Amino acid sequence: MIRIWGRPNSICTKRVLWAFVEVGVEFDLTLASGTMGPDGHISRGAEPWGKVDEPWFRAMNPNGTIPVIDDDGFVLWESIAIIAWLANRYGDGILHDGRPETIARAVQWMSWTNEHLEPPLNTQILELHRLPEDQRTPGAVDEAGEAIARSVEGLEAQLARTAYVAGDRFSMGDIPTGAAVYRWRVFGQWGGPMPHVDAWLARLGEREGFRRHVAPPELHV
Ligand SMILES: N[C@@H](CCC(=O)N[C@@H](CS)C(=O)NCC(=O)O)C(=O)O
Repeated sequence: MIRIWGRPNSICTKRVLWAFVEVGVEFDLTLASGTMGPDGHISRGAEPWGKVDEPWFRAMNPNGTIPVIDDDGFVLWESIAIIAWLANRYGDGILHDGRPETIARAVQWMSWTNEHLEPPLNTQILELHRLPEDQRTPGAVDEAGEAIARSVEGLEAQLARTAYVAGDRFSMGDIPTGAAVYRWRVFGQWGGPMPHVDAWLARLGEREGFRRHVAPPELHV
């Protein structure tokens, strides 16, 4: 069985857990984190799940980040790479249709999520939910909110043209993007009406992997 190290409330881990469900592959999750543990964020004095700084973990992933997988000796980190591995090794048409255009477009939106959406979204989740009040930065939530709203306008325009980010079929590109946008809509700062984005989120909400690993509120804050 594929081993994965991560935590279910990490946005990067939950993408991979969702992808596992899509391709129907079982996994064995080991909890690991330097910043969060069973009682929350370390800024509140909580003990982290740990492991990420231990030499054996750093030998797998020198960055000390989660998620990491070990698929029968093939070790991989970076959630987008892991999703691409699951899609190409096990997906058989489930996570993309094999057309170079679909794959490139899906990678485009996955990279966009990491580059443009995750940094300000991480700020909002920390500032609104995880940090104790006396450690919050005034104005940070609004500043991050402006950056997110500007970026998501581009996604709204894409979804006015196609039902999913890489075309009219669900693909791996919808996984990181959908998990992040859902987190923003539900736990970030409300960004105003976005009908195509919200209709797409409703479609994603019908998928088993989303329901299990993304929808539950306790997996976000
Ligand atoms: N670009 C990387 C980001 C990896 C990353 O920063 N993961 C976060 C969780 S989303 C992490 O390791 N946080 C610190 C921790 O929990 O120890 C990916 O997509 O996998």
